[in-house]
Amino acid sequence: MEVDMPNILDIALDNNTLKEMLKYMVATKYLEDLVAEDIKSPNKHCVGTAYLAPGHEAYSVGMAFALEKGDTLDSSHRDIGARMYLGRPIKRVALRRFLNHFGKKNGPTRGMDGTSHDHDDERGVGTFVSPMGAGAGVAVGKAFVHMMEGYKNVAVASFGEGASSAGRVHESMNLAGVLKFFKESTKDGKGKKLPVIFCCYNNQWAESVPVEDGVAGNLTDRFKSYGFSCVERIDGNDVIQVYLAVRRARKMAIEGKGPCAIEFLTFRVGPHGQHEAPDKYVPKEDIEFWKKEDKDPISRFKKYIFDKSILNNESYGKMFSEIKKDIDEAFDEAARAPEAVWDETYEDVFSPTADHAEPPSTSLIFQEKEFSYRETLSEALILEMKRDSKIVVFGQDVGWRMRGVFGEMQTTNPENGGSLKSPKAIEHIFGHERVFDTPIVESAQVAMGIGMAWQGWRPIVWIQFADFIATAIDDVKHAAWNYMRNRKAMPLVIMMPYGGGTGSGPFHSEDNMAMFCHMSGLKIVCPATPYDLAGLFRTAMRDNNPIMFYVHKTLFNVEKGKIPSEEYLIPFGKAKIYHQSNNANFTIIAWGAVLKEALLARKTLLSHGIIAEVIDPRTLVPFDLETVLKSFRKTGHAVIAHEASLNCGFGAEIASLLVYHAPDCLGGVGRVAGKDTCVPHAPKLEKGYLPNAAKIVEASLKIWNES
Ligand SMILES: Cc1ncc(C[n+]2csc(CCOP(=O)(O)OP(=O)(O)O)c2C)c(N)n1
Repeated sequence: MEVDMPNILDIALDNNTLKEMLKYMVATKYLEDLVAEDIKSPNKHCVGTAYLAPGHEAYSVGMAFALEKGDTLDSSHRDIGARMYLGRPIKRVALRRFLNHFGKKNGPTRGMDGTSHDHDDERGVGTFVSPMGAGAGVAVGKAFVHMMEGYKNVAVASFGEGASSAGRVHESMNLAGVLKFFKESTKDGKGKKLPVIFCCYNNQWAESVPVEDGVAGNLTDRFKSYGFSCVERIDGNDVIQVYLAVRRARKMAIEGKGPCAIEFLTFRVGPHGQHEAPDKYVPKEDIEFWKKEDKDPISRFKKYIFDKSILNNESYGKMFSEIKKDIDEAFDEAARAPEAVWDETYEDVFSPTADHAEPPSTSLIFQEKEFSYRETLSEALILEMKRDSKIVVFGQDVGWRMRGVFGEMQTTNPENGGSLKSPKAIEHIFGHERVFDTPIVESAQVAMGIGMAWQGWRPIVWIQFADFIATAIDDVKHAAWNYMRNRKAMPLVIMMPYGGGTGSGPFHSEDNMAMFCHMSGLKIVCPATPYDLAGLFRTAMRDNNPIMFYVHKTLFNVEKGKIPSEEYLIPFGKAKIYHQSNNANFTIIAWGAVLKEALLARKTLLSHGIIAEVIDPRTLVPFDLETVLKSFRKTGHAVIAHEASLNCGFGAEIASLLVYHAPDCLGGVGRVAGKDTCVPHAPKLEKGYLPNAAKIVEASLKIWNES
C-alpha cells in the first residue's frame, strides 16, 4: 500500500530522550536479529518459532516512551520494543525474553509458555495470550482500576489490524465506549470515562491476509463509531509521531475523557513467524519499498539524529557496542540457564490463598431469619462488598433498573435500606462504580475481570445465564491458566445462574460445569442450599483463583434456610454428607438442584432395605474424593446424579475414580444424568431429560438387585 504522509520528526524532545529512543529501537532490532539467527542455527536455543517485528520498532518504542510509571500495557505478540523500554535496563529485558524463548526454568513463565508470551508485572506489562485481541478487554479492566485509583495512570492495549476484526476487540471497544462513572462529579453529569488507549498497528498483513481482505471499511472510521473522544491515524514508522499521538491520548485519558484509539500505519518487513520465508506471500517489492531508508523506522530516525548532530558515527558506534554487549551477555546467560524439567511444582495450578485464614468480621452478619437462596445471595454479596471495597460486580441487567434477572441484585433488608415494599438496588447501596450494567459482551466482561483481578481487585463477572459463558471460553481459559503461566493470582468470580426445570429450552438451561472441570486452574462451585451458598460465596470472595460459581435457577425462590448470624466460611473441596450412618449400604452423590431429588430418592429406597448416604460435593473442583471414597468403601454401591448430559459428564469422572481407588468394594456404580441431547423446551420433554428422584431410585435398585 502506497502511503503519503508528512515526515514530522520535528518536535521539542530533548536530545537525550531522542538518543534513548533510538537506542531502544536499535536494541529491539539487535535482539530480534539474534533470535532469528538462532532459530536458523542447527544448535538453536529457541524452542519452536518466534514472532518478530522488523519494521515495527518506531511503533513499539514510541508508544512505550509515551507511558509513565504505573501505566499498564497489554501488548501483542510483536511489541518487544515496548517491553524493551518499559522493562529496562536492556539486559534485564533481553534475559527475560531469551529465557522465555529457550524454555528455561527461571524464565518469566518457567518454561510453561514461550516466545513473546512473557509478562513483566513489575513494569506494568501484562501477559500476552495467543487468541488475537484478548488483551483489549483486559486493558479495559485495568483502566477501570486506574480510574478507581484516581486517574493517575492509563491502560494501553496494543494489537494488530488483523486482531481488530476479532469479536472480542469490538466488544471491548464498545464496552469502553459506553461505560461512564462518577457522573455526579462532572459538570455536564455525563460522567467520566475509562483511561484506556487502544493502539492498533496496521502492518498491512495478518499472517497471509492483506488488510484489504481483512478489514471492511477502514479502521479509524470503525474506531470513531464507538464515540471515542480521540481517534487518529498516524505514521507508525515515525517514532516521534507515535510518541506524540500516545501522549495526546494519554492526556485525554487521565482527564477522564478517554477512551482513545489510534491506528499506526506500518509494515511487517519480515515473516509472520520465523518458520516462514518473509516473501512467502507478501510481495517482494512491498518489502523492499518499506525497507527503504526513508521508510524504515530505524534508518529514518537515525538519519534525523545524525542530521541534528545528536549522534555521530563514533558515538553511535559506542552506543551500539553497549547494546550488543548487554544483549549478547543476556543470550549467553540464558543459554547456560537450567532447562525446565517436570517436577511437582508444575502440577501446582492454584494460587495459594492465605487470606482464607482471615478472621471473620463480627459486625457484618446475617439477621436471624429464614433466607431464600436469592436473598442469601443478595445479603452475602452486600456483606462481602462492605467488607472488601475492591469487590465489584458487573454484567447484563445487574444495575438498578432490573436489579438482576432473579432480583438477586436488590435487598429487602431494612438494615441495608430496603423493605418488602420497596427493595433497594445493590447499585444504589454501593454506587455505579461497584455495580454496573454492561452490554452483551461476555468475552469482554471476562477479559475486563481479568484486567481488574490482575491489578489486585476482586471482580464478580455476572453472566446472566451460564449458557452464554460459551462466548467467552477463550477468556475463561486465559484466567484459568494464568497462575500456571505467570505465578500470579487471579481472584475472579464468574457467577452464573444455570440449569433446567423452567421450560427455557436449550439455550437457557444448560449445566456446563463438566466443560470447565476439564480446564485446569478453575474452581467449580455449585451450592445447593442457602447455608452452603453463603459459606461458599464468602470463601470465593477470599480465594485467589478464578472461580466458576454456579447458582441453580430453580433454587432462587424455592429453597429457604436459616443462615447462622455468626460469619462462617465453607472451605472448597469439603463435601457435605446427608444422613450419614454406620449402617449405610448405598451412596448417592448429587449436587445443585439434583440434591433434593437425591434426598427424595433416599426416602423411597429405605422401603427397599437400602440405606443411602447422600453426599453433596458442593465444589466439583476441588473434589472431596476422600469423603466420597470413605462412604463408598463402606457401602460398595453408588449412584452419581447430575443434570448435565451423561456423556463425559462429571459423573463419569467420579465413577472412574471410585473404580480406580476402591476396586475391591465394587457392588456397582451407576450414573443418572441429563440425556445426551440439548435441554428441551416442552414440559414433558424437559421432564424426560432431567434426572429426578424416580430415575435415581430406578438406577439404584438396578445396581442393588444386580450386585
Ligand atoms: C483468535 C485467533 N485466531 C487465529 C490466530 C492465529 N494467528 C496468529 S497471529 C495471526 C495474524 C494476526 O494479525 P495481526 O493482528 O494483524 O497481527 P500481526 O501478526 O500482523 O502482528 C493469526 C491469524 C490466533 N492467534 N488467534
